[in-house]
Amino acid sequence: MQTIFDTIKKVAIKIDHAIKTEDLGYSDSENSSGEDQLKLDVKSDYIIEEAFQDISIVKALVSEEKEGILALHEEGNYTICYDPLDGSSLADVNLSVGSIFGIYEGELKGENLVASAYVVYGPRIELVLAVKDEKPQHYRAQDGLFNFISEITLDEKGKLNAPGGTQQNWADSHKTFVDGLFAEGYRLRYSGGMVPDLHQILLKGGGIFSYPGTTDKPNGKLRQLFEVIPFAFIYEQAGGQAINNKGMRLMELVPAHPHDTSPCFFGSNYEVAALKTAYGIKN
Ligand code: AHM
Ligand code: MG
Repeated sequence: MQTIFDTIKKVAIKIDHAIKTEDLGYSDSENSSGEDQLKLDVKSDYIIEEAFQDISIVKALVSEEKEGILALHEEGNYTICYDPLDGSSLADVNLSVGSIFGIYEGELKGENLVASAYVVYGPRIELVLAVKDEKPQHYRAQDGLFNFISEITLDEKGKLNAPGGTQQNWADSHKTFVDGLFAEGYRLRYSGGMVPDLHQILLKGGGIFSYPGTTDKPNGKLRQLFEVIPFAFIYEQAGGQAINNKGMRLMELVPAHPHDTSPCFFGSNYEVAALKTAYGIKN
């Protein structure tokens, strides 16, 4: 696993360099979800593929920017599912973006995720790594090296509310939930990049990030393998919770297709309990 984490550190530095120096425009291709790919999406995907291709413990790669599964080493134990540059459409307005990695052993489903990582490209490059039975570890890059900062633990209750999706298309129960938190004094923190938004909640002690099913997207927008399950693991390891709209742990998701999405809620315990009440979910 250390080899995989070391490779993620190397690609993070390269992707950060690409963000800072390369063309921010669109390529002439689409990804599997039918979204136009930016040149930076394609470049970041290539940087990651190139970095992992000679690592024999990696069986395959599955990318948000690729249609199928890229087989690498038959004898490898791990499949890495990644979103090379999440929130990439925010790069041209100079907001933070990120990379997300889920490392799976065996069939691609939540229960088989053995480690997660994400990188935030902001004013600094930051990295969070998580393995089973340990608190997530927070690192910050300086002169090309990642220095350990601290373990991450969520408080029982936070102050931040990050509600995703188009409000016009929210269910009434969701609107009631979001409004209820604001009525309790929660503050809106939503940049449109799940990596910096979820990172902020983790580091500021707690709150909730939601991306619900909506009338236009009943299964939400965020992809299970590359986005939802890796962050669910990190939130649970930090002492929080990550569930779908039925109250199921996101770690129990079994995607039928690599690009399947899921409604998702990540938060500290108080806000997830409030969500369950608003959605009529029994514990
Ligand atoms: P992307 O993978 O195409 O960049 O999309 C994922 C991003 C997330 O980072 C973010 O939470 C979400 O899309 C924002 O969507 P919306 O603009 O609908 O709020
Ligand atoms: Mg994404």
